[in-house]
Amino acid sequence: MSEQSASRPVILSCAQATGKLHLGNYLGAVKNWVNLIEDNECFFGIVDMHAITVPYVPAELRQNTLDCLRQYIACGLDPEKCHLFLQSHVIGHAELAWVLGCITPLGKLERMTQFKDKSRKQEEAGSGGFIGSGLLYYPVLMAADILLYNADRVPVGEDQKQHLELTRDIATKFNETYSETFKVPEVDIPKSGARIMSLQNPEAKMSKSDANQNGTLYITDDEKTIRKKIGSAVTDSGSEIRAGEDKPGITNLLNILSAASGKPVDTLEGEFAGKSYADFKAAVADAVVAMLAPIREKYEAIKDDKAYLQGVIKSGGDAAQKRAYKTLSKVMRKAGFVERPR
Ligand code: AQP
Repeated sequence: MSEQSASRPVILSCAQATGKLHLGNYLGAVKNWVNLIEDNECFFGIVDMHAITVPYVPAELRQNTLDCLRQYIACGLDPEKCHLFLQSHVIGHAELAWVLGCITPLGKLERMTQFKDKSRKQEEAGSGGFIGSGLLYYPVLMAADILLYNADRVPVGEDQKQHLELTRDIATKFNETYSETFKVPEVDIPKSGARIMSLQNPEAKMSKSDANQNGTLYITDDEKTIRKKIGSAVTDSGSEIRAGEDKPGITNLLNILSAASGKPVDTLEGEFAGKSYADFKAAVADAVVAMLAPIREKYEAIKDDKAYLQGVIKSGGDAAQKRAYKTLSKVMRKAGFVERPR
Protein backbone atom coordinates (compact mmCIF):
# COMPACT_ATOMS: atom_id res chain seq x y z
CA MET A 1 0.00 0.00 0.00
CA SER A 2 1.12 3.55 -0.62
CA GLU A 3 2.69 5.74 2.11
CA GLN A 4 -0.11 7.25 4.22
CA SER A 5 -0.32 10.41 6.20
CA ALA A 6 0.90 9.77 9.75
CA SER A 7 -1.80 12.04 11.14
CA ARG A 8 -4.72 9.78 10.29
CA PRO A 9 -6.25 7.90 13.24
CA VAL A 10 -4.72 4.47 13.68
CA ILE A 11 -7.04 1.45 13.77
CA LEU A 12 -5.96 -1.99 14.91
CA SER A 13 -7.92 -5.19 15.05
CA CYS A 14 -7.24 -8.88 14.61
CA ALA A 15 -8.78 -12.33 14.32
CA GLN A 16 -7.36 -15.61 15.47
CA ALA A 17 -6.19 -18.16 12.94
CA THR A 18 -8.22 -20.88 14.64
CA GLY A 19 -10.48 -21.69 11.68
CA LYS A 20 -12.57 -20.15 8.94
CA LEU A 21 -14.23 -16.79 9.64
CA HIS A 22 -17.90 -17.08 10.53
CA LEU A 23 -20.89 -14.78 10.33
CA GLY A 24 -20.18 -13.46 13.86
CA ASN A 25 -16.60 -12.53 12.95
CA TYR A 26 -17.89 -10.80 9.82
CA LEU A 27 -20.88 -8.90 11.23
CA GLY A 28 -19.25 -8.16 14.59
CA ALA A 29 -15.86 -7.15 13.27
CA VAL A 30 -14.61 -7.47 9.69
CA LYS A 31 -17.58 -5.72 8.01
CA ASN A 32 -17.00 -2.78 10.30
CA TRP A 33 -13.25 -2.77 9.52
CA VAL A 34 -13.97 -2.44 5.79
CA ASN A 35 -15.81 0.83 6.46
CA LEU A 36 -12.75 2.26 8.19
CA ILE A 37 -10.05 1.68 5.58
CA GLU A 38 -10.65 4.83 3.50
CA ASP A 39 -10.18 7.39 6.26
CA ASN A 40 -7.81 5.75 8.73
CA GLU A 41 -4.40 4.10 8.90
CA CYS A 42 -5.56 0.53 9.45
CA PHE A 43 -3.61 -2.49 10.65
CA PHE A 44 -5.49 -5.79 10.57
CA GLY A 45 -3.61 -8.72 11.99
CA ILE A 46 -4.03 -12.46 11.92
CA VAL A 47 -3.05 -13.45 15.42
CA ASP A 48 -1.47 -16.85 14.88
CA MET A 49 0.36 -16.70 18.22
CA HIS A 50 -3.00 -16.49 20.00
CA ALA A 51 -4.14 -19.57 18.13
CA ILE A 52 -1.60 -21.76 19.95
CA THR A 53 -3.07 -21.02 23.39
CA VAL A 54 -5.41 -24.01 22.89
CA PRO A 55 -4.52 -27.48 21.58
CA TYR A 56 -3.87 -27.27 17.81
CA VAL A 57 -2.27 -28.98 14.82
CA PRO A 58 0.67 -27.01 13.31
CA ALA A 59 -0.15 -27.87 9.67
CA GLU A 60 -3.74 -26.71 10.23
CA LEU A 61 -2.55 -23.49 11.82
CA ARG A 62 -0.51 -22.68 8.70
CA GLN A 63 -3.52 -23.37 6.48
CA ASN A 64 -5.94 -21.42 8.67
CA THR A 65 -3.59 -18.45 8.79
CA LEU A 66 -3.31 -18.16 5.01
CA ASP A 67 -7.00 -18.84 4.61
CA CYS A 68 -7.83 -16.06 7.03
CA LEU A 69 -5.75 -13.72 4.85
CA ARG A 70 -7.73 -14.77 1.75
CA GLN A 71 -10.97 -14.18 3.63
CA TYR A 72 -9.88 -10.74 4.86
CA ILE A 73 -9.21 -9.70 1.26
CA ALA A 74 -12.41 -11.33 0.01
CA CYS A 75 -14.42 -9.39 2.61
CA GLY A 76 -13.12 -6.13 1.17
CA LEU A 77 -9.97 -5.40 3.17
CA ASP A 78 -8.11 -4.03 0.17
CA PRO A 79 -4.35 -4.44 0.83
CA GLU A 80 -3.77 -1.26 -1.17
CA LYS A 81 -5.69 0.62 1.52
CA CYS A 82 -4.78 -1.15 4.76
CA HIS A 83 -1.98 -3.24 6.24
CA LEU A 84 -2.68 -6.97 6.54
CA PHE A 85 -0.07 -8.78 8.60
CA LEU A 86 0.68 -11.95 10.53
CA GLN A 87 1.36 -11.46 14.23
CA SER A 88 4.26 -13.94 14.22
CA HIS A 89 6.01 -11.93 11.47
CA VAL A 90 6.34 -8.82 13.61
CA ILE A 91 8.97 -8.64 16.30
CA GLY A 92 7.51 -6.85 19.28
CA HIS A 93 4.22 -8.57 20.11
CA ALA A 94 5.79 -11.15 22.41
CA GLU A 95 8.43 -8.74 23.75
CA LEU A 96 5.89 -6.09 24.65
CA ALA A 97 3.57 -8.71 26.14
CA TRP A 98 6.33 -9.73 28.53
CA VAL A 99 6.89 -6.18 29.75
CA LEU A 100 3.14 -5.57 30.10
CA GLY A 101 2.63 -8.91 31.84
CA CYS A 102 5.01 -7.78 34.57
CA ILE A 103 2.63 -4.93 35.50
CA THR A 104 -0.61 -6.92 35.09
CA PRO A 105 -2.13 -8.37 38.27
CA LEU A 106 -2.53 -12.15 38.13
CA GLY A 107 -6.00 -11.94 39.72
CA LYS A 108 -7.34 -9.89 36.80
CA LEU A 109 -6.22 -12.53 34.31
CA GLU A 110 -7.76 -15.31 36.37
CA ARG A 111 -11.10 -13.44 36.37
CA MET A 112 -11.30 -13.05 32.57
CA THR A 113 -14.50 -14.64 31.23
CA GLN A 114 -12.80 -16.04 28.12
CA PHE A 115 -10.10 -17.72 30.22
CA LYS A 116 -12.74 -19.34 32.41
CA ASP A 117 -14.85 -20.44 29.40
CA LYS A 118 -11.95 -21.83 27.38
CA SER A 119 -10.41 -23.59 30.41
CA ARG A 120 -13.77 -25.22 31.11
CA LYS A 121 -14.13 -26.30 27.46
CA GLN A 122 -10.63 -27.82 27.53
CA GLU A 123 -11.45 -29.71 30.70
CA GLU A 124 -14.67 -30.99 29.11
CA ALA A 125 -12.73 -32.03 26.01
CA GLY A 126 -10.54 -34.23 28.23
CA SER A 127 -7.39 -32.16 28.80
CA GLY A 128 -6.80 -34.13 32.00
CA GLY A 129 -6.45 -30.91 34.00
CA PHE A 130 -3.84 -29.40 31.69
CA ILE A 131 -4.40 -25.72 30.86
CA GLY A 132 -1.46 -23.98 29.17
CA SER A 133 -0.41 -20.75 30.87
CA GLY A 134 -0.56 -19.07 27.43
CA LEU A 135 -4.35 -19.16 27.77
CA LEU A 136 -4.15 -17.18 31.01
CA TYR A 137 -1.69 -14.77 29.39
CA TYR A 138 -3.83 -14.33 26.24
CA PRO A 139 -5.30 -10.92 27.23
CA VAL A 140 -1.80 -9.52 27.89
CA LEU A 141 -0.66 -10.58 24.43
CA MET A 142 -3.81 -8.98 23.08
CA ALA A 143 -3.02 -5.74 24.94
CA ALA A 144 0.45 -5.86 23.36
CA ASP A 145 -1.07 -6.40 19.89
CA ILE A 146 -3.00 -3.16 20.29
CA LEU A 147 -0.54 -0.98 22.22
CA LEU A 148 2.38 -1.92 19.96
CA TYR A 149 0.67 0.11 17.21
CA ASN A 150 -0.45 2.90 19.54
CA ALA A 151 -3.92 2.44 18.07
CA ASP A 152 -6.57 5.13 18.53
CA ARG A 153 -9.51 2.77 18.02
CA VAL A 154 -10.08 -0.95 18.19
CA PRO A 155 -13.20 -2.22 16.37
CA VAL A 156 -14.28 -5.57 17.88
CA GLY A 157 -17.33 -7.68 18.68
CA GLU A 158 -18.92 -7.43 22.12
CA ASP A 159 -17.16 -10.56 23.42
CA GLN A 160 -13.87 -8.67 23.41
CA LYS A 161 -15.11 -5.81 25.60
CA GLN A 162 -13.58 -7.20 28.80
CA HIS A 163 -10.20 -7.74 27.13
CA LEU A 164 -10.28 -4.20 25.77
CA GLU A 165 -11.03 -2.80 29.23
CA LEU A 166 -7.98 -4.66 30.52
CA THR A 167 -5.90 -3.25 27.64
CA ARG A 168 -6.96 0.26 28.64
CA ASP A 169 -6.05 -0.46 32.29
CA ILE A 170 -2.64 -1.84 31.30
CA ALA A 171 -1.91 1.19 29.07
CA THR A 172 -2.83 3.54 31.92
CA LYS A 173 -0.74 1.57 34.42
CA PHE A 174 2.31 1.65 32.12
CA ASN A 175 1.91 5.40 31.53
CA GLU A 176 1.65 6.02 35.27
CA THR A 177 4.53 3.68 36.18
CA TYR A 178 7.08 4.85 33.58
CA SER A 179 5.75 7.99 31.80
CA GLU A 180 3.19 8.82 29.13
CA THR A 181 3.81 6.30 26.32
CA PHE A 182 0.62 4.68 25.11
CA LYS A 183 -2.61 6.12 23.82
CA VAL A 184 -5.47 4.59 25.78
CA PRO A 185 -7.45 3.11 22.87
CA GLU A 186 -11.17 3.60 22.28
CA VAL A 187 -13.26 0.46 21.98
CA ASP A 188 -15.51 0.43 18.92
CA ILE A 189 -18.40 -2.07 19.09
CA PRO A 190 -20.93 -2.02 16.21
CA LYS A 191 -24.59 -1.10 16.87
CA SER A 192 -25.81 -4.25 15.14
CA GLY A 193 -24.14 -7.64 14.76
CA ALA A 194 -21.92 -7.20 17.83
CA ARG A 195 -22.96 -10.55 19.30
CA ILE A 196 -24.15 -13.20 16.87
CA MET A 197 -25.23 -16.38 18.60
CA SER A 198 -24.96 -20.03 17.57
CA LEU A 199 -27.80 -21.09 15.25
CA GLN A 200 -28.15 -24.29 17.25
CA ASN A 201 -27.73 -22.82 20.73
CA PRO A 202 -28.75 -19.16 20.78
CA GLU A 203 -27.58 -18.86 24.40
CA ALA A 204 -23.94 -19.26 23.26
CA LYS A 205 -22.02 -17.03 20.87
CA MET A 206 -21.36 -18.27 17.35
CA SER A 207 -17.84 -19.64 17.46
CA LYS A 208 -15.28 -21.34 15.24
CA SER A 209 -14.71 -24.01 17.85
CA ASP A 210 -18.39 -24.88 18.44
CA ALA A 211 -18.72 -28.66 18.67
CA ASN A 212 -22.00 -28.42 16.74
CA GLN A 213 -20.84 -27.07 13.38
CA ASN A 214 -24.44 -26.55 12.20
CA GLY A 215 -24.58 -23.67 14.67
CA THR A 216 -21.76 -21.80 12.91
CA LEU A 217 -22.29 -20.21 9.51
CA TYR A 218 -18.99 -19.69 7.70
CA ILE A 219 -18.57 -16.80 5.29
CA THR A 220 -17.39 -19.18 2.57
CA ASP A 221 -20.32 -21.59 3.00
CA ASP A 222 -22.16 -22.16 -0.30
CA GLU A 223 -25.77 -21.12 -0.84
CA LYS A 224 -27.17 -24.58 -0.15
CA THR A 225 -25.32 -24.85 3.15
CA ILE A 226 -26.36 -21.34 4.23
CA ARG A 227 -30.03 -22.11 3.52
CA LYS A 228 -29.78 -25.44 5.32
CA LYS A 229 -28.11 -23.98 8.44
CA ILE A 230 -30.55 -21.06 8.69
CA GLY A 231 -33.51 -23.30 7.86
CA SER A 232 -32.61 -25.62 10.74
CA ALA A 233 -31.77 -22.83 13.20
CA VAL A 234 -33.32 -23.35 16.62
CA THR A 235 -36.41 -21.18 17.13
CA ASP A 236 -38.57 -20.53 20.17
CA SER A 237 -42.03 -21.49 21.33
CA GLY A 238 -44.88 -19.37 20.01
CA SER A 239 -45.10 -18.02 16.49
CA GLU A 240 -44.44 -14.29 16.89
CA ILE A 241 -41.45 -12.74 15.18
CA ARG A 242 -40.15 -10.37 17.80
CA ALA A 243 -37.00 -9.84 19.86
CA GLY A 244 -37.02 -10.57 23.57
CA GLU A 245 -35.28 -12.51 26.32
CA ASP A 246 -37.87 -15.27 26.01
CA LYS A 247 -37.09 -15.57 22.28
CA PRO A 248 -33.31 -16.05 21.96
CA GLY A 249 -33.49 -17.95 18.63
CA ILE A 250 -35.72 -15.41 16.86
CA THR A 251 -33.80 -12.51 18.43
CA ASN A 252 -30.58 -13.90 16.98
CA LEU A 253 -32.09 -14.27 13.51
CA LEU A 254 -33.53 -10.73 13.74
CA ASN A 255 -30.10 -9.42 14.70
CA ILE A 256 -28.53 -11.25 11.76
CA LEU A 257 -31.13 -9.87 9.35
CA SER A 258 -30.78 -6.40 10.83
CA ALA A 259 -26.98 -6.42 10.42
CA ALA A 260 -27.22 -7.88 6.91
CA SER A 261 -29.98 -5.53 5.69
CA GLY A 262 -29.16 -2.38 7.65
CA LYS A 263 -32.79 -2.22 8.89
CA PRO A 264 -33.42 -1.75 12.64
CA VAL A 265 -34.87 -4.75 14.49
CA ASP A 266 -38.17 -2.98 15.26
CA THR A 267 -38.69 -2.22 11.57
CA LEU A 268 -38.17 -5.91 10.79
CA GLU A 269 -40.59 -6.91 13.56
CA GLY A 270 -43.21 -4.75 11.82
CA GLU A 271 -42.43 -6.18 8.37
CA PHE A 272 -42.76 -9.77 9.60
CA ALA A 273 -45.82 -9.32 11.83
CA GLY A 274 -48.21 -12.20 11.10
CA LYS A 275 -45.70 -14.09 8.93
CA SER A 276 -44.57 -17.64 9.69
CA TYR A 277 -41.18 -18.74 11.05
CA ALA A 278 -40.56 -20.46 7.69
CA ASP A 279 -41.13 -17.21 5.72
CA PHE A 280 -38.94 -15.32 8.15
CA LYS A 281 -36.10 -17.85 7.96
CA ALA A 282 -36.28 -17.79 4.15
CA ALA A 283 -35.91 -13.99 4.23
CA VAL A 284 -32.92 -14.24 6.60
CA ALA A 285 -31.31 -16.84 4.33
CA ASP A 286 -31.93 -14.65 1.22
CA ALA A 287 -30.24 -11.67 2.90
CA VAL A 288 -27.26 -13.71 4.10
CA VAL A 289 -26.82 -15.43 0.72
CA ALA A 290 -26.90 -12.04 -1.06
CA MET A 291 -24.44 -10.54 1.43
CA LEU A 292 -21.94 -13.40 1.27
CA ALA A 293 -22.11 -14.16 -2.49
CA PRO A 294 -19.59 -11.48 -3.57
CA ILE A 295 -17.27 -12.51 -0.73
CA ARG A 296 -17.25 -16.13 -1.86
CA GLU A 297 -16.71 -15.05 -5.46
CA LYS A 298 -13.71 -12.90 -4.55
CA TYR A 299 -12.36 -15.67 -2.31
CA GLU A 300 -12.47 -18.15 -5.21
CA ALA A 301 -10.76 -15.63 -7.49
CA ILE A 302 -7.72 -15.06 -5.26
CA LYS A 303 -7.42 -18.26 -3.28
CA ASP A 304 -4.75 -19.92 -5.43
CA ASP A 305 -2.72 -16.80 -6.20
CA LYS A 306 0.22 -17.60 -3.93
CA ALA A 307 2.49 -14.84 -5.25
CA TYR A 308 -0.16 -12.18 -4.64
CA LEU A 309 -0.88 -13.44 -1.11
CA GLN A 310 2.83 -13.60 -0.26
CA GLY A 311 3.22 -10.03 -1.54
CA VAL A 312 0.36 -8.87 0.69
CA ILE A 313 1.80 -10.37 3.89
CA LYS A 314 5.28 -9.13 3.02
CA SER A 315 4.24 -5.50 2.55
CA GLY A 316 1.72 -5.61 5.42
CA GLY A 317 4.33 -7.16 7.71
CA ASP A 318 6.94 -4.55 6.74
CA ALA A 319 4.56 -1.67 7.50
CA ALA A 320 3.50 -3.26 10.78
CA GLN A 321 7.11 -3.88 11.80
CA LYS A 322 8.09 -0.30 11.08
CA ARG A 323 5.40 1.04 13.40
CA ALA A 324 5.97 -1.69 16.01
CA TYR A 325 9.71 -0.97 16.31
CA LYS A 326 9.05 2.66 17.17
CA THR A 327 6.86 1.72 20.13
CA LEU A 328 8.97 -1.22 21.22
CA SER A 329 12.23 0.75 21.38
CA LYS A 330 10.52 3.47 23.42
CA VAL A 331 9.08 0.89 25.81
CA MET A 332 12.38 -0.96 26.27
CA ARG A 333 14.18 2.29 27.04
CA LYS A 334 11.54 3.42 29.53
CA ALA A 335 11.48 0.01 31.21
CA GLY A 336 15.21 0.35 31.90
CA PHE A 337 16.80 -1.98 29.35
CA VAL A 338 20.21 -0.97 27.97
CA GLU A 339 20.10 -0.06 24.30
CA ARG A 340 21.91 -2.52 22.03
CA PRO A 341 25.03 -0.86 20.49
CA ARG A 342 24.68 -0.45 16.68
N1 AQP B 1 -20.28 -14.48 17.71
C1 AQP B 1 -19.71 -13.31 17.46
N2 AQP B 1 -20.48 -12.22 17.22
C2 AQP B 1 -19.92 -11.02 16.96
N3 AQP B 1 -18.57 -10.83 16.89
C3 AQP B 1 -17.77 -11.89 17.11
N4 AQP B 1 -16.44 -12.04 17.11
C4 AQP B 1 -16.14 -13.34 17.39
N5 AQP B 1 -17.25 -14.06 17.57
C5 AQP B 1 -18.30 -13.18 17.41
C6 AQP B 1 -15.49 -10.96 16.82
O1 AQP B 1 -14.69 -11.37 15.72
C7 AQP B 1 -13.38 -10.82 15.87
C8 AQP B 1 -12.36 -11.90 15.67
O2 AQP B 1 -12.59 -12.92 16.62
P1 AQP B 1 -11.43 -13.94 16.98
O3 AQP B 1 -11.17 -14.82 15.83
O4 AQP B 1 -10.28 -13.20 17.45
O5 AQP B 1 -11.83 -14.65 18.21
P2 AQP B 1 -12.85 -15.47 18.90
O6 AQP B 1 -13.69 -14.54 19.69
O7 AQP B 1 -12.09 -16.43 19.68
O8 AQP B 1 -13.68 -16.17 17.77
P3 AQP B 1 -14.32 -17.53 17.89
O9 AQP B 1 -15.04 -17.73 16.63
O10 AQP B 1 -15.12 -17.64 19.12
O11 AQP B 1 -13.09 -18.51 17.90
P4 AQP B 1 -12.77 -19.69 18.87
O12 AQP B 1 -13.87 -20.66 18.68
O13 AQP B 1 -11.46 -20.17 18.35
O14 AQP B 1 -12.69 -19.15 20.24
C9 AQP B 1 -13.33 -10.18 17.25
O15 AQP B 1 -13.46 -8.77 17.11
C10 AQP B 1 -14.52 -10.75 17.97
O16 AQP B 1 -15.06 -9.85 18.90
